[in-house]
Amino acid sequence: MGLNIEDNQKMLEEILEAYPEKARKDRQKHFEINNEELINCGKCAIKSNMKSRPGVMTQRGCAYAGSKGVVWGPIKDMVHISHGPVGCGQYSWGTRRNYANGTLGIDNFTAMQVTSDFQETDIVFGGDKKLEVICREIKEMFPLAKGISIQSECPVGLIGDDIEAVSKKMSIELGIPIIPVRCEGFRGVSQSLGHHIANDAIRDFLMGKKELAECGPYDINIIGDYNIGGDAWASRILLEEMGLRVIAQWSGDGTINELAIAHKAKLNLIHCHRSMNYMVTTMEKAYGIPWLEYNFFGPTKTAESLRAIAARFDEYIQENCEKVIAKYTPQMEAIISKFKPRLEGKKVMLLVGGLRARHTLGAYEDLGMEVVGTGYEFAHKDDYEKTFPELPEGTIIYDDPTAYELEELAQRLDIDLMGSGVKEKYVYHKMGIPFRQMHSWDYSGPYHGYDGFKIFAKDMDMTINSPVWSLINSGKTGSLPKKEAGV
Ligand code: CFN
Repeated sequence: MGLNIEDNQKMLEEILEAYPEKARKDRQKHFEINNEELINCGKCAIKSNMKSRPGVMTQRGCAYAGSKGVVWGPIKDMVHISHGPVGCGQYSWGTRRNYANGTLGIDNFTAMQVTSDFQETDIVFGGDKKLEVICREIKEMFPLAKGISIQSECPVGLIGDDIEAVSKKMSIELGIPIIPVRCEGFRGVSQSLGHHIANDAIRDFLMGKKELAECGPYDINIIGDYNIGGDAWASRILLEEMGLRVIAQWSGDGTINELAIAHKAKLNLIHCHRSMNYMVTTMEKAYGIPWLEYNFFGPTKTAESLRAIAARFDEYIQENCEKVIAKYTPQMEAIISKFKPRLEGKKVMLLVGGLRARHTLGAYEDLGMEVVGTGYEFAHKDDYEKTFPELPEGTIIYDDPTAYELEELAQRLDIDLMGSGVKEKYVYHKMGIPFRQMHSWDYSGPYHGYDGFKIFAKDMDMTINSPVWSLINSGKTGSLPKKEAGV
C-alpha cells in the first residue's frame, strides 16, 4: 500500500477498530489522509497539543526534557542543575548529542550532569538549603562557569520550594547569573511547554542584557539549531561563506553571552520554529528584528533557504549566495547519482518531535524516496498547517500516535524505513524493518546543510541496504534482493 486516499482511509479505520468506541473517536481526530483540500487550505490542522490518552504508549517527553534537555542544556559555559531526584538527570545525560567546542569541566559543561539528587528528607524539609550549597560548590569547582541554571523536576514544584529566592540570593553572593527555570515535568502535555517556559526564562533573565562592541550590516542569529551531531556547524559554515556574520547560536554550541547579545542582530534565522518561535517573536516586538524560517535538510531545501536568506540582504550577499550554491551543487549531484539508484522508490515513515517530521521530507525526496506517513509527537496547529502542503495526496499524517498505531501502519504500508526515536528503534529492528534514529541521528550526523546531506544519504543507504535484513526471520525479507545484497 502507498498513497491511495481510499485505501489508506480504510486501513486507518481497521487499525482504530481495536479501540473501545470513546478512544477510537478521540484517536480518529489525530489522523488525516492528505488530500487536495488540506494541501490548499492553509489553515487546516489535525487535533494536536492535547493530553495523551491514558493507557496508551506515547512517545512524548516532559517539560523538563523540553527545557533542560532541549533549550538550556546546550548552553555550554553554564552549569545546569537537574534539581530534584537523580533519575531525570541520569536518563537525560548525554543522550541528545548536542556538540560543543571547549574543554570539558573548564569552559564547557554540556557533557556533564549535575543533580541535587533529592532524598526523602529534601522532599519533607525542602531542598532550598541544598541548592545553595550546590551553587557554592559549582562556583568553587568550576570557577570559569559563566552562570547556573536551575532546572526544576516534578517534586520541586509539588513541595513548593522557592528556587527563585535561592537564585537571587546566590547570584548576588557568587556574582554570576543564576536562573531559575520552572520546568517541572508535569507542566503541559509534552516537552513543548518546556520549550516555552525555557524561552520565557531566557527573555526574563538574559535577553538584551549585554551590548556588542561592533555591530555590522550582516549580523545574524541562528535560532533553534541545537548542533545535534554538529548540525549548527554545518549550517553556520554556509552562512559565513555567504558573507554573513553569525553573532549568536541558540542554543547549540552556544554561550550565555550569545543569549545576552542576540538582540543586536539584523535578522533572526530560525530552524526549529516549534521550540524557539517564542524568542523570535519576542525579539521582533521588543527590538524590531525580522525573522525568517529556513530549512537546511537536503540540497533542494538548502538552496531554496539560502536564496531566501540572501534576498533579505544586498547584492553582495546575493552574489555570494549563488557562488556558494554553485560550489556545492556538483558535490550534491555526485551524491545523488551515487545513492538515488539504491534508494529510489523506498517507502519511509517518520515520527519525530515537532519539526523534523516536516523539515526532513525534502532530503528524502532528493534521494527519490517516498514518505508515506509522517507525524509529530508534540506539534501545534501551525506545524500541521505547514505540513500538508509539503506532502502528496494520500500521505498519512498523525499526531502523537500510539506505539500500536505506528507499528500497525508500518507493517500494513510495508515500509522500507522507519525514522523515529530510540524507544522505537529495537521494536522495528525485531520486526525486520530498517530504522534510523531521527533525534540523535543514530550516533551520526550532522544532517544539516550540504555537508550534512552527504552523511544523510550514506546513512540511509547503509541502513536500508544492509544485508543483515535478509538474515532476520520476520516475514519481511529486506530491501535489496538477497543476491544483490551479497547474501
Ligand atoms: S533537536 Fe529539536 S528540532 S528542538 Fe525539538 S522540535 Fe526534540 S530533542 Mo528529539 S530531535 Fe526533535 Fe525537533 Fe526542534 Fe530534537 S523534531 S524531539 S524537542 N527536537
